[in-house]
Amino acid sequence: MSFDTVLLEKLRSARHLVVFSGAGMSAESGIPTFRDAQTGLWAQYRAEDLATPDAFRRDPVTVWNWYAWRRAMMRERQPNAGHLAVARLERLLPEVNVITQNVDGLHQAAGSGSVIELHGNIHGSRCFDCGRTSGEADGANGIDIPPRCTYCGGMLRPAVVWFGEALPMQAWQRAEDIVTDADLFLCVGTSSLVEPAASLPRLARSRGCTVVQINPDVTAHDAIAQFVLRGKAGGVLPGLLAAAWPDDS
Ligand code: BV8
Ligand code: ZN
Repeated sequence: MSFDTVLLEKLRSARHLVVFSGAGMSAESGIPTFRDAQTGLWAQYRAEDLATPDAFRRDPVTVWNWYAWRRAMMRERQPNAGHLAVARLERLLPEVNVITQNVDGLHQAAGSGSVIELHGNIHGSRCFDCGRTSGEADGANGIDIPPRCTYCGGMLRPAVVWFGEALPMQAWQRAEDIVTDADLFLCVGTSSLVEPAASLPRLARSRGCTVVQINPDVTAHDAIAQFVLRGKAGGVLPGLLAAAWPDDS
């Protein structure tokens, strides 16, 4: 893939780069995207139907088991070349922030130091009733499904943001502040369908920031990007860095 020389110069001279990632960032690590059809045990469910407080109230065992299955699967997955390229950018530029919709923790595993998790992290749990966080993601006694809160006996739930739930206020505020200051915004592996996260590329563009879309498919936000790189994160991102910094191995 060849890259526009204007884009390469913008990347090399970026003062404050934001990498905004979605499920497609982790696809090459073997983690199905949110819009991918579910498989096996979960083929009969749509992710959006399970990732809600109502689903948990209605059927806590099924929802907890879905997350336990995803958590175990994600524990086996490694960051891919795209995650590693994003982490390398921190070494090459004065300020880089990652804002992710993903809950898999792979940006941190790749070495990215500043990662805002807009939708939480699947590897943590908190009490559905009193909200206290529980260190034991898979439950203290391994008998109760879902495990119980050691403080109030309420059901534990995964420490992610479900549909219909507000994003963590601090994370959201910090994300908006960062995007407002950025001069380059890489939008990687997101269909840009989930709000309010999908408003960040629009905010970046409205602030005069250069927006780059990296996705093998068309997305809802291609039109607001000055550059659309049609390809996978694991190929495009390392390629972009190699083209911008050919002497940096
Ligand atoms: C909120 C954690 C308000 C859980 C997630 C009706 C009722 C209720 C709410 C709403 C409604 N209508 C709209 C809403 C708002 C709703 C929403 O946006 N719904 C959508 C479906 C229309 N949003 C919310 O509910 C949010 N909260 O609005 O609160 C509020 C305010 C105050 C008080 C109370 C409430 C909360 C949304 C958070 C939901 N939680 N995750 C979990 O993981 O189980 S979101 C979930 O979708 C994932 O985090 C995922 O990351 C995210 C976004 O999707 P994408 O990342 O874009 O993934 P997707 O599969 O869609 O696309 C993948 C892309 O990758 C594709 O473009 C593909 O082409 C590309 N790709 C594939 N392979 C590669 C690749 N790209 C690069 N390389 C590759 N190799
Ligand atoms: Zn509790």
